[in-house]
Amino acid sequence: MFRKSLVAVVAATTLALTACGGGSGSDSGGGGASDDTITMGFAQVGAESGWRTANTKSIQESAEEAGVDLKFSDAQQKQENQIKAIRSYIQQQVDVIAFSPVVESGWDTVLKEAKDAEIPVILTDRSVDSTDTSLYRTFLGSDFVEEGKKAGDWLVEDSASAEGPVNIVELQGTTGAAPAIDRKEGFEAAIAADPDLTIVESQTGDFTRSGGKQVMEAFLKNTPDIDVVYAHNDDMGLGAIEAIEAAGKVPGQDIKIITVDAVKDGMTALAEGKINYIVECNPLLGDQLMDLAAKVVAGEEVPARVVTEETTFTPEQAKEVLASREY
Ligand code: GYE
Repeated sequence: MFRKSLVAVVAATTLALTACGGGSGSDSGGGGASDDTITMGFAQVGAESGWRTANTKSIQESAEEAGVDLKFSDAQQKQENQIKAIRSYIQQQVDVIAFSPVVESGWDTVLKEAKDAEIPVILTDRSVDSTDTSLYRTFLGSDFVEEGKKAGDWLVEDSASAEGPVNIVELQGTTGAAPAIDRKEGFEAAIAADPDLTIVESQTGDFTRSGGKQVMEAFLKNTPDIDVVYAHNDDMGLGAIEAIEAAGKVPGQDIKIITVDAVKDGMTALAEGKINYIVECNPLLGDQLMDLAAKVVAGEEVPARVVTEETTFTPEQAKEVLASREY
């Protein structure tokens, strides 16, 4: 904020100096914005899923409500695009940068650039694997390992009375993404409780419906006895349903399906019995993000980690909440 008011004073004093202040940076103080307006640069992953659409909407609406000047970019699931967006936010001298890293690794250089420019960074939704935690101020999002565990625990219980092996195929999220790594880890840890439960195939469907469908088609061709699909998100599970139906099988009955997210389309399929169980992952992070941003910009302390609260849904529970589901 101090920096911004400085830019405004410089702008009012001499044109030449404003130019030195760094071209696009001058717009953060422009447009009649008052000194205490926070400018946030947000580098989103993409628009790969229903979850992401709800998350983007939440961030945009909360920014508007909080009076935050939001600069938003969509990286189309490519890390290089996110890095470019972050660099442009640094150049524009925004007050705070928030982003949901598409993959976990490879962020140290650009995060150091932000730190050197004294622009605080907030991680939302997905985390990074940097060992230097001074590169960001806080991480707001779900516990993905816990989500995977909940999915696995349900299956262990559901299979308790089943005789013989249970063949599971896994549709992984984007390779290298925190939710893909962690949801796999949590699920594997939980199903280790029952030696009859085996993951027979596991591949990425990139968190998209088309990816889930394509990978499931290949699984159905290669593997004769699939009992369970574990999909790292609803969209891939919905794609798998299309592939299962096209193969003449009944999703939810011939092949059980477990997914993560609980977006409206997923919950509808759950209520119809095509999906058997969904672990919730809450995309409505906007309000919490704007609160954290205000604190960070004001120089206040924030917790290093803010975990989102989440539940799970059976078909009966989905039927009860479907009508009031926001996303
Ligand atoms: O589960 C998936 C989305 O990072 C938690 O990304 C998010 C995941 C979400 O594409 O649907």
